[in-house]
Amino acid sequence: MPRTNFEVAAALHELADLLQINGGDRFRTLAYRRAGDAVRGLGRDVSTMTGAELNAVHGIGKATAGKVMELLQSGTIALLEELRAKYPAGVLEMTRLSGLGPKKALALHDALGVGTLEELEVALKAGRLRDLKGFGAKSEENLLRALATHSREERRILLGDALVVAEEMLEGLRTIPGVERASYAGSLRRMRDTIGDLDLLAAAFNPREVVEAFGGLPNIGRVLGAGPTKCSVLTRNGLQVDLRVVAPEEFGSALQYFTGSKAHNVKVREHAVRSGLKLSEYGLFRAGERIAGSTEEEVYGALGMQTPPAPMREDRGEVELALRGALPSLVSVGDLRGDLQSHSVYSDGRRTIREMALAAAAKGYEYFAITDHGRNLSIVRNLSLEDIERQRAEVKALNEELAGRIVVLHGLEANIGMEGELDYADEVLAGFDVVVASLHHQLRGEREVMTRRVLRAIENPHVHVLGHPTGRMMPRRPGSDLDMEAVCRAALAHGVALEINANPRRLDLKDDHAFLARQMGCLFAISTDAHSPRELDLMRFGVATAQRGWVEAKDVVNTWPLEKLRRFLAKSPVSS
Ligand code: DGT
Ligand code: CA
Ligand code: CA
Ligand code: ZN
Repeated sequence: MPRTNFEVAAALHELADLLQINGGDRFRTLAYRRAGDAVRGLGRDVSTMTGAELNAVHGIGKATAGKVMELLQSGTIALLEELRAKYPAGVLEMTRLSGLGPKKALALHDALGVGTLEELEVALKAGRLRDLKGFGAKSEENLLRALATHSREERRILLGDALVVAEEMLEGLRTIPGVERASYAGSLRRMRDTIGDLDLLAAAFNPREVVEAFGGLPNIGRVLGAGPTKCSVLTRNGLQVDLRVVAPEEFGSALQYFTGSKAHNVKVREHAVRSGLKLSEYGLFRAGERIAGSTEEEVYGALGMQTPPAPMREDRGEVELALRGALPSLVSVGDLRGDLQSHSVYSDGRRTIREMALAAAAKGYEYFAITDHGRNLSIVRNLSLEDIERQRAEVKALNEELAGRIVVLHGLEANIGMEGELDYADEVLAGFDVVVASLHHQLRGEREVMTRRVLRAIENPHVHVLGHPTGRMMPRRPGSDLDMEAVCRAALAHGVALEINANPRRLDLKDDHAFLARQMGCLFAISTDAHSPRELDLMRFGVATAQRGWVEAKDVVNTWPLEKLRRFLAKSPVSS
């Protein structure tokens, strides 16, 4: 059974965590963790690789490669199963709490039956810990304090990771007899950058059987609670999933309800009430009679509104626009004609320019920019002046070879220095087709200092795109503190597009910033920043973030035909 890179990475990370709580040696746990990271960032499908190929990957050693092969061939890892049997799902999550080691977590699990932080909190508040051997009033107090600081926020998982789990679980759900339709809902369907828990919805006439079969799907670690039409489970890697099963005629209204957001739902329900209707997850009713419910379009339609795309449903004015039939038409993946940030072996990418260009052509793009790092980013391989010449010749030859298939643009990701300076002199910058300027170091400066650096870069006449504007890296590195209004104003004035970086760890501009920039009339570039052909597929996350900011295709420069894009890159007036 083929496994995705994310699944393999999750198994290796789980193994590392379990080994660690089992008292395993630090180097061994570190090796599994690094191997997990390496698999996740791999430029190709791990399930097609041989042991020797795996072993050759930076970050994967002989022992870890063996475990991956074991997983790919047998469907699991014996050592992982052994540790899972020893530490039930949930114990691992509890050990993430400071002050709760594996032994104590296990003791609490066995004595009180608690397996999640929520259950632990309930037990603590009920005073059930106090009389337990090895615990006491002091540990009760410490754990309560630890719980309070370990907020829900910290436990949110990245959109990219949640989507992989959700799609896999939907696949499982759809194989269950009786399931007619299934979808994910909640923050994932709205494509928020992080997800608290996963909400799944199924339509079936036999909810009880569906709930039961769902609890038996392979990825499920523990059932937290179940009723005749719903259940909550924890996946093997600790993500909570809520499933509801509804009758097919309720599917649309339930999907509408569980997609949220809560604020959007409140607005829509108020409108229903004003129209003399009642809207709930069970349907739209007039005087007790169902008038809509099987699809979302039917529900919104019966309310006299357009159906807002899920990423817009945050009560930012979309309900009012939908009522007037005036929703913007948001950019979609199919609108994109090219990718404007990517890396090759000339810097920290994994493939040649040719391999990247062929992959971009295979996606149906008209153009594609290779933008390796400039020389001031010293932590990775970067472009010397000779490299730039060699690269230019390579791109020229490639364009001859690939004529009619794709146009390769010779680009640069210039590093923004402490004074806003870029890597090379003006005449060197001028030689590139496209220059993306990005912050990479010293991101923690004062707002005024950071904003000044960025404004200087935007003012540079050779810059076309501001790359991942704040430099954030989820989950741990927050972005720079920037005066985003000033940045947008400058970008607008100097004809610079703001990047929405599609990598799920970045999503930068983030949704709120994209929304602001769009209101101010800025231009955007949605780019994957791919370091391998596979990462070109990350585009959907950038598009989703753009949609959350209400961005339309006409405002995204890489939806434009090449001729129009070239006028933009030449900084000549672009008519629409
Ligand atoms: P999350 O899980 O924190 O990332 O965010 P959501 O939006 O997925 O929130 P969640 O899982 O608590 O609930 C899923 C959806 O169900 C939510 O977006 C709207 C709906 N919902 C949940 N509770 C309520 C409620 O009390 N009132 C209303 N109107 N809707 C609710
Ligand atoms: Ca949720
Ligand atoms: Ca939920
Ligand atoms: Zn960068």
